[in-house]
Amino acid sequence: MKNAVLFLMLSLTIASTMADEGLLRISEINFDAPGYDNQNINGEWVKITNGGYGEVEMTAWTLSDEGEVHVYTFPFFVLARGNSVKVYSGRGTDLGDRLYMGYTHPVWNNDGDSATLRDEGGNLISQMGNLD
Ligand SMILES: [Ca+2]
Repeated sequence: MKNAVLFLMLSLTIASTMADEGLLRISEINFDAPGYDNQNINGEWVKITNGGYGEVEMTAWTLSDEGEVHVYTFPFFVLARGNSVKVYSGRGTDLGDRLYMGYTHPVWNNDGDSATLRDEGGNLISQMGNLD
Protein backbone atom coordinates (compact mmCIF):
# COMPACT_ATOMS: atom_id res chain seq x y z
CA MET A 1 0.00 0.00 0.00
CA LYS A 2 2.79 2.35 0.90
CA ASN A 3 4.50 1.55 -2.37
CA ALA A 4 1.30 2.13 -4.30
CA VAL A 5 0.90 5.57 -2.77
CA LEU A 6 4.52 6.38 -3.48
CA PHE A 7 4.13 5.23 -7.07
CA LEU A 8 1.00 7.32 -7.49
CA MET A 9 2.72 10.40 -6.12
CA LEU A 10 5.68 9.81 -8.41
CA SER A 11 3.40 9.36 -11.41
CA LEU A 12 1.55 12.56 -10.64
CA THR A 13 4.82 14.42 -10.30
CA ILE A 14 6.04 13.13 -13.65
CA ALA A 15 2.72 13.93 -15.31
CA SER A 16 2.65 17.47 -14.00
CA THR A 17 6.21 18.25 -14.97
CA MET A 18 6.10 16.66 -18.42
CA ALA A 19 6.29 19.21 -21.17
CA ASP A 20 2.72 19.60 -22.31
CA GLU A 21 4.05 21.13 -25.50
CA GLY A 22 5.18 17.68 -26.57
CA LEU A 23 1.60 16.44 -26.49
CA LEU A 24 0.36 19.28 -28.58
CA ARG A 25 0.41 18.38 -32.26
CA ILE A 26 -0.88 19.09 -35.71
CA SER A 27 -3.74 16.60 -35.84
CA GLU A 28 -5.25 17.23 -39.26
CA ILE A 29 -4.48 19.22 -42.39
CA ASN A 30 -6.65 20.30 -45.29
CA PHE A 31 -4.36 21.81 -47.91
CA ASP A 32 -6.81 21.37 -50.79
CA ALA A 33 -9.76 23.68 -50.30
CA PRO A 34 -13.14 22.61 -51.68
CA GLY A 35 -13.60 24.15 -55.13
CA TYR A 36 -11.00 26.62 -56.35
CA ASP A 37 -8.47 27.39 -53.63
CA ASN A 38 -8.12 30.96 -54.90
CA GLN A 39 -11.81 31.56 -54.23
CA ASN A 40 -11.97 29.68 -50.96
CA ILE A 41 -8.95 30.71 -48.91
CA ASN A 42 -10.50 29.59 -45.64
CA GLY A 43 -11.21 26.21 -47.18
CA GLU A 44 -7.58 25.52 -46.31
CA TRP A 45 -6.80 24.91 -42.67
CA VAL A 46 -4.49 23.20 -40.22
CA LYS A 47 -5.92 21.67 -37.05
CA ILE A 48 -3.87 21.62 -33.87
CA THR A 49 -4.88 19.52 -30.88
CA ASN A 50 -3.71 19.72 -27.29
CA GLY A 51 -3.57 16.14 -26.03
CA GLY A 52 -1.59 17.12 -22.95
CA TYR A 53 -2.38 17.43 -19.28
CA GLY A 54 -2.88 21.15 -19.13
CA GLU A 55 -3.42 24.28 -21.15
CA VAL A 56 -0.63 25.47 -23.42
CA GLU A 57 0.03 29.10 -24.21
CA MET A 58 0.93 29.34 -27.89
CA THR A 59 1.59 33.05 -28.03
CA ALA A 60 4.37 33.86 -30.53
CA TRP A 61 4.50 30.26 -31.78
CA THR A 62 4.73 29.90 -35.55
CA LEU A 63 3.02 27.80 -38.21
CA SER A 64 4.87 27.68 -41.50
CA ASP A 65 4.68 25.98 -44.86
CA GLU A 66 7.47 24.21 -46.71
CA GLY A 67 10.42 26.52 -47.26
CA GLU A 68 8.85 29.02 -44.85
CA VAL A 69 7.24 30.91 -47.73
CA HIS A 70 4.41 31.71 -45.34
CA VAL A 71 5.05 32.07 -41.62
CA TYR A 72 2.12 32.74 -39.33
CA THR A 73 2.88 34.00 -35.83
CA PHE A 74 0.24 33.22 -33.20
CA PRO A 75 -1.31 36.13 -31.33
CA PHE A 76 -1.91 35.74 -27.58
CA PHE A 77 -3.56 32.35 -27.54
CA VAL A 78 -4.09 29.56 -25.01
CA LEU A 79 -5.19 26.09 -26.11
CA ALA A 80 -6.99 24.26 -23.32
CA ARG A 81 -6.36 20.62 -22.56
CA GLY A 82 -8.23 18.34 -24.94
CA ASN A 83 -9.18 21.18 -27.25
CA SER A 84 -8.37 21.85 -30.88
CA VAL A 85 -7.93 24.99 -32.89
CA LYS A 86 -8.18 25.32 -36.66
CA VAL A 87 -5.85 27.81 -38.29
CA TYR A 88 -7.42 29.06 -41.51
CA SER A 89 -5.38 30.59 -44.33
CA GLY A 90 -7.60 33.59 -44.94
CA ARG A 91 -9.09 36.46 -43.01
CA GLY A 92 -11.58 36.30 -40.18
CA THR A 93 -12.17 36.99 -36.53
CA ASP A 94 -10.05 34.95 -34.14
CA LEU A 95 -12.01 32.89 -31.62
CA GLY A 96 -11.14 30.17 -29.13
CA ASP A 97 -11.33 27.40 -31.70
CA ARG A 98 -10.32 29.26 -34.86
CA LEU A 99 -7.49 31.50 -35.87
CA TYR A 100 -6.89 33.25 -39.19
CA MET A 101 -3.54 33.68 -40.90
CA GLY A 102 -4.94 36.66 -42.79
CA TYR A 103 -3.78 35.86 -46.30
CA THR A 104 -5.74 36.80 -49.42
CA HIS A 105 -4.23 33.95 -51.41
CA PRO A 106 -3.91 30.21 -50.76
CA VAL A 107 -1.04 29.18 -48.50
CA TRP A 108 -0.80 25.42 -48.86
CA ASN A 109 0.20 23.64 -52.07
CA ASN A 110 -2.28 20.94 -52.98
CA ASP A 111 0.35 18.75 -54.63
CA GLY A 112 2.68 18.49 -51.65
CA ASP A 113 3.41 20.76 -48.75
CA SER A 114 4.15 20.44 -45.07
CA ALA A 115 2.95 22.30 -42.00
CA THR A 116 5.48 22.98 -39.27
CA LEU A 117 4.60 24.15 -35.79
CA ARG A 118 7.30 25.72 -33.63
CA ASP A 119 7.16 27.24 -30.18
CA GLU A 120 8.22 30.79 -29.35
CA GLY A 121 11.82 29.62 -29.02
CA GLY A 122 11.83 28.06 -32.49
CA ASN A 123 11.73 24.49 -31.17
CA LEU A 124 9.98 22.00 -33.42
CA ILE A 125 6.68 20.92 -31.88
CA SER A 126 4.92 19.11 -34.71
CA GLN A 127 4.98 18.55 -38.45
CA MET A 128 2.55 17.06 -40.89
CA GLY A 129 2.41 16.65 -44.64
CA ASN A 130 5.00 15.90 -47.26
CA LEU A 131 8.14 15.51 -45.18
CA ASP A 132 10.73 14.40 -47.70
CA1 LIG B 1 -4.25 24.69 -51.37
